[in-house]
Formats: sequence, structure tokens, C-alpha cells
Amino acid sequence: MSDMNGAEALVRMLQLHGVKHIFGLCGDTSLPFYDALARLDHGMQHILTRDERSAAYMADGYARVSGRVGVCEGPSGGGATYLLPGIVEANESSIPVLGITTDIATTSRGRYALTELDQEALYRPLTKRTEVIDRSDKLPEAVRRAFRAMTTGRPGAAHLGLPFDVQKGPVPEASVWAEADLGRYPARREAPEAESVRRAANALAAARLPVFVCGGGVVIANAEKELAALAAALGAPVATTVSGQGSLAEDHPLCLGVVGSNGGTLPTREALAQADLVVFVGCRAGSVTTERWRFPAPGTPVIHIDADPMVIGANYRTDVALTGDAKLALQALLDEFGQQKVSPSRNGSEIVKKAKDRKFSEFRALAAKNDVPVLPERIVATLHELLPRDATVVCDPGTPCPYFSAYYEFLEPGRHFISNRAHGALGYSMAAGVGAHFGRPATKTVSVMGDGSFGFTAGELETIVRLKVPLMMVVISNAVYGWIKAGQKSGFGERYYSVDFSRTDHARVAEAFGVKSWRVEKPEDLRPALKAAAEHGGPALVDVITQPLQDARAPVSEWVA
Ligand SMILES: Cc1ncc(C[n+]2csc(CCOP(=O)(O)OP(=O)(O)O)c2C)c(N)n1
Repeated sequence: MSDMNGAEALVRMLQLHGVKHIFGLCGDTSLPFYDALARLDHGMQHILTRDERSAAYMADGYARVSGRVGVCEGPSGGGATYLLPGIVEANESSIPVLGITTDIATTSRGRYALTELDQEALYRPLTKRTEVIDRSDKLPEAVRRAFRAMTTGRPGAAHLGLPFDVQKGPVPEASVWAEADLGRYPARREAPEAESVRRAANALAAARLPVFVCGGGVVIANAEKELAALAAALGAPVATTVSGQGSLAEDHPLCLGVVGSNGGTLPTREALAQADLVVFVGCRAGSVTTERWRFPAPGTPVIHIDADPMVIGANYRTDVALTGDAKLALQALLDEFGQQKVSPSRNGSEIVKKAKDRKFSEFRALAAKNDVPVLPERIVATLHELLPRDATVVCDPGTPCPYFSAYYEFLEPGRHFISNRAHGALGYSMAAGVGAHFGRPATKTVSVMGDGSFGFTAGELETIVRLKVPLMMVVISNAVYGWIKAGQKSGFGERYYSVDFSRTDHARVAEAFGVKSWRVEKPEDLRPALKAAAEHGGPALVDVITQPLQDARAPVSEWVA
């Protein structure tokens, strides 16, 4: 049997795992890999980015909407360090992203070769698996290990390093094989133990008001239908975390919406507080969701379903632990109830209705105001009116995340909201929106960013124009790192320090890149501009001069989460 070289084998291994898109940026050590991509017929599109950070965020956005592994790549040294933010965000958000970095030749190690660094040490704490492949004949099995690590159990990121000489070394053709199923997630789902399912079902049947709190795990496991059926059978309200949006359609009578310090409101907090049993599903019960572990109150009985056994019991004393895939666990609970009709006599939907009426009446009053600068509430309400119901909205931290989490109602279950909630690094939404577009090109994708985030990511406007990505971008322009200024206002006696910056004309910047752009200063101009941008077939950006976050009635209960 004939050999191929390492770079060719990598291309084939990606292809065999069903990869269709690779986001990345070229470099010296990547030349053999790029040459293999150029020469072979593989059906994959390489999306050349202007920053490896963006490449990783694109792979993340792509993976979130497509259910497939997102792949990004960059060269040794600076490429490897710039890829990191997106890899760690994906890993902590349980999203399978493969970061491929090329590396100096194994024979140059320890000799002060340009760009040398210990890539495995760099990636070890940030991934489920990292491996710098030292021998070309070991490459196929290393790729298989990376895919297994990414898509089984709790999904997450992996890293593969490819030294220059390994890319050129021989790989026996017979060793190049893959299980295509491992290119999707979650793969090889595991079901919880029957005894735990029985105990959970008994607790649910006996509870006065069970309330679900769903994290990202429900959408990741594609368990929306099972959740809706179980919630309806129990008459139990469903709250979500920021990442859990889409677990249940938001116009469902049992959907309470987002709870927690970022996007939660007093009415939703009070509804959650009525629970005498909380069911966390695919949720880490972290600081933001629980408002620093205060809501639900410690001592509330808890059932916890999670694919990662380490999550369960980390923050709340747990009465029943269901370790396993959310879809299988919820289905097992439904089966356990079987035909014995659990009477949905609970008043879950009444509690939800009361909470939402209160929350949205305050919101609607603000959204209707004609204040200058434009209020964030008006931007959310207008976008909700204009965008198709299956649009994907990608939000950066700052004003966008809490406002869209609290007030934008996603009417379709599934992944229609994306935000980088693990680390919340600024400058995520533009690139993740590009990735989401490639992952689901038939739906409209909208990225909403603060001007702080715009500054991190503006270079990618070139990529968007070059590839004619029909991404709609909205910039919340307030000339301040508003979230931090709000923290100085609420917790540090309004001693404002080093948080204000000057106003950029984002529309003109975008226009210079070739993006069709609008600038909005007055509330009456908002709707026409957003409508025109939403209907524009190509890249579009609307720059909205907006009320600064520290002056707004933001749905945020803690500025230091
Ligand atoms: C990379 C990075 N650095 C710093 C922070 C801390 N941080 C959180 S929110 C925020 C301000 C965001 O400003 P902007 O994007 O302008 O949005 P605004 O809050 O004004 O709406 C900062 C600096 C961060 N999240 N990410």
C-alpha cells in the first residue's frame, strides 16, 4: 500500500470526519498543510480570516448552529497563542472545536527556532485533549482521539499540533480511516441509571411546583422536544440560563425565560423562588445563573441532570443526580411516568404569565420612549419586530447580552441565540456570526456588539466583504466600556476611572471596508435603518448612538459576576 504525507493525511482525516469548513490564517509552518489543501480534491472550504482569534470564534459559531465539529487553524507561535481565546471559550461552553496549529520541525526543538513554544503545555488546561504529533505515522490515530474527545461525554475543544517535518513525513494509507459519526455531537450518548430515574420521577410527581433551570446542555443535546413534553406533563415552568435560551420556545406558556444576574429580572427571580424542587438540566449552576448561588436558595431540593458528573453537586446539595445525556435523561423520565397521567394541576403557566406580564410591561414602556440617545430597549424591540422568527442572534458582552437575554423572545426552540458566556471576551459576535452563517446559511444571522467589541474585531469586516457574508451587524455605540462604568457607578461610589473612549463613526469605518452601513442618532430613524439592513442581501451594519449602559435600566443584578 502506498503512503501519503502527514499534511495530506490530515486533510483526508478531516474529510472523513465530515468536515466541510476550515477557518484559519496562513503561516510559514503551515505551508505543507496549505499545499495539501490546494492539491487534493476534498470538498472543504477554507475561510481565510484576518486574525486567528476570529477563526476560532467562527469555528465556535459554526459548531453551535450546525451540530458538527468546528475546525480552525493557525501557525506556530503567534498563531497558536491567538487561537487560544476561541478554543477555551468553546471548551468551557461544551462546544467541540478543533484547533489545529502547525509547529516548528521536531528536529529544530530546543535550538531557539523562531516561534518555538510548548504548544501542549499551552493548550493542556484549555482543552479536553491536546497532542503535538511527533511522528507522521501516528497522525491518523491522534486525529481520531481528538474527535472522540470532542464529541463524546461532555463535548469540548481539542488541539492538535503538527510539526513541519511531521506534515512531510509518511503515513500508511491503510491507517487513514475514521468514524464519521464522531464529526457530530453529542456522539455516543449515555443514559442515566434506572434507579436514579425512578427516584427523580417520584420527586417530580410529589413536588408542589417543580421548576426546570436549563443550561446550554438541552440545546446541545437537542432535547427540546423531550423537555417540552416533560414540562407540559408536569405543568412545570422552564427557566433558562443565558446559554440555555432555545430550550423551549419563548412563547410557550411554561417558558419563564432567562434567570440570573445577566438577563434575569425581579419578576423572573420571584417566580423561580416559588419552586419547591429545582431541576437543573445541562447547567453548571454557576455564579451568573444563580446570582452568586442565592437563587434558587440553598437548601431547595434539587434534581440535577448533566453529562459531566463533576458538575452535579458542585454548587447545590443534590437530592437526585442523573448523569447522562439530557435528551436520554428527559426521555427516561417521560418513559418512567409512562401512561400514568401525571396531572398538570400545578399552576406553572399562571406563575409564568404573571412574571412575564410584569417584566414586559416595564420593557414595553421603555421601548416606546423617544429618548435621545436611543434606548437599548427600543433596539431589542425593533429587531424583534423585524427579524424572521428563526433568525440567529449573536451577542457580545456589555449591553447586548443582558438586553437580548431578558427581552428578545426566541420563538423557535433550538440554537437561535449565541453568546460567549464562558469567558465573555469582547469581540466575539462578529466572527461567531460569520461562523453561524456558514453553519446555517439559509437563516438570517445578526451580530450585536458594543463599540468596545467592534474595536476588537473590525479587521474581520474585510473577510465578511471578501466572502460576501450576508451578516447583519448592529453596533451599540456609547463611547464607553459601559459594563465596567456601571460597576464603578454601583459599587465604587461613581469614581469613574479609565473607562471612557472617544466615539468612532462605525458606519464610516464599515463603509470603507465595503459594508453597506447606516448611522442612527434619532429613535425615529432606527426602524427604517434596521429594516433596510435586514433586507439588504449582503454585509450590512447599523451604528446606533445608544444610551450608555451605566445610565440604562439594564436587566443586570450584579456587575461583578
Ligand atoms: C477581552 C475582554 N477584556 C475585558 C473585558 C471586561 N469587560 C466586560 S464588559 C466590558 C465593557 C464592554 O464595553 P462595550 O463593548 O463598549 O459595551 P458596553 O458595555 O458599553 O455596552 C469590559 C471591558 C472583557 N469582557 N473581555
